[in-house]
Amino acid sequence: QWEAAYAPGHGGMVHLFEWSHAAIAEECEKMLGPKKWGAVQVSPPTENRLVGGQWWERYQPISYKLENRSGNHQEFADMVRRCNAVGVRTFVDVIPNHMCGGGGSGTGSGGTFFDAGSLDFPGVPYSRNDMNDNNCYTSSGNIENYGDANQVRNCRLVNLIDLNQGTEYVRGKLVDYLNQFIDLGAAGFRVDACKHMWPGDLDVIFGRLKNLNVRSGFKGTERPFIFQEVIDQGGEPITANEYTGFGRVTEFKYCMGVGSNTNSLKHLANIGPDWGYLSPMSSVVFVNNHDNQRGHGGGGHVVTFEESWALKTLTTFMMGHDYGEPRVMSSYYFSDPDEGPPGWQPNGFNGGFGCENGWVCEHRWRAIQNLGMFRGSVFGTGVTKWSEGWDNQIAFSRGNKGFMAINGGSSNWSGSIATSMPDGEYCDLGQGDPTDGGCTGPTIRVSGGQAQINVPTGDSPVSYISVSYTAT
Ligand code: AAO
Repeated sequence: QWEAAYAPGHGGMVHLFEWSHAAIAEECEKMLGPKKWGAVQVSPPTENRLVGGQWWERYQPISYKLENRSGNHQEFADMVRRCNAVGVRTFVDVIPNHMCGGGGSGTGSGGTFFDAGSLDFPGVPYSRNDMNDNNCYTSSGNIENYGDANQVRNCRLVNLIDLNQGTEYVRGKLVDYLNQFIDLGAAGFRVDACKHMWPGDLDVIFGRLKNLNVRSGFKGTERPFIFQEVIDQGGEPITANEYTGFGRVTEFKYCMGVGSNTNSLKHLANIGPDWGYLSPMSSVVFVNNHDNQRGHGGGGHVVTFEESWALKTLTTFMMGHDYGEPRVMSSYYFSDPDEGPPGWQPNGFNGGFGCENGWVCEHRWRAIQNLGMFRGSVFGTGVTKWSEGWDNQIAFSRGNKGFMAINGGSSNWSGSIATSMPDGEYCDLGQGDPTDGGCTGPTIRVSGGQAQINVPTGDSPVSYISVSYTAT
């Protein structure tokens, strides 16, 4: 439950926020698979309340039927199958904490009736007895004080109807909800709002999940990869550490940690437990996420696509460094933080990895697109030969498997840098792509423990090489 069952040579996950199942399947085949990304995190695929097209309406479950604006059951299944076929795993965003916001009734995105006033969800079915309202003692019924662990877990998060995971019936329904994805070939879960559930209940639920599906190509012994969303930036009684016994946890301190060091990259050398963060095996790390890039869920300065230069250097660092399991956010442009996704999917494969229709596609950016290849090929090594240039420049190796140099300065960074890579000539994956017998971009020569680098500024201020991608 702590290890992602990535295909050999693949690494890192991309959150394709609000992409349709059909678009993700194509992305796996044309981009994520060939570029050896480990997995895609998909937006919640289950039936949701239709509020008004906002991105967040998908965090309001109505039933566990797979039908909403990303697609239906068959399209979901087709996506997982096609992604697995090219070595890319699917991690599903699941919402076991709650159903939709209180009040009103209607039909969800899959046509299922619900009555949020009388707490009736016949599609599951859940009714009043399955909810936590009787265990909540705040006057509003909502969480009013994050300093009180009881109300954080038993009261409603922003009026979302709170399920009681302590009952056998609810546990059974949640296990079935998650297992349906394992049956379809998914390899893990991003579990929403875990701070708002009791750790003991989650331990039981995750413990009952099936092993990954043999019919989807897994060995039969692998556990689903679990990463739980717990926003712990200190100052509250509930801590991320309470959740590490049965899966990984999102390390939100990392967003602030890297975000406040864009102009002093050298400080990032020992980011991790030395900074009071979760252990490397317990954490999922990211530069920004779908909430904090738009002012939801947690504060502080986070670097997003709007600071594209800093995002490139920090994402390269995150994917290259050995602390935590990294996730890259892939976004769409917005002016209103509530705004849902563009009406058309990204496309953009006409002659390269462009991106169209209002999507950002950070994962396709020149600096970032080959980081899956790098990450996948340095698995099992630690950071070695850390070095620094004079102008916000850092370089390091991953044992004898890889080397990267990040130029956070204002001019080209060239010269001879110590590395633990073996002698050879390698494709600079930050500047171009490997081809059958060579590289489309510049190469980096290593000889006698020295790499000859020339890292530009501008569009792609990073260079990285791996023993798996040589120039000849
Ligand atoms: C929508 C409407 C609501 C309406 C509701 C029901 O916006 O007005 O009441 O429907 O009708 C998303 C949106 C919500 C949306 C919801 C459902 O963000 O706006 O509500 O879908 O449609 C807490 C949780 C965390 C959660 C985060 C948003 O702990 O789990 O709030 N994130 C997840 C998802 C998110 C989703 C949900 C959960 C719900 O990623 O997309 O919501 O499924 C503190 C606490 C945190 C708390 C934040 C925000 O953070 O520590 O636990 O997150 O506050 O309230 C400093 C502190 C930091 C603190 C921060 C902000 O930085 O260090 O700890 O300040 O105060």
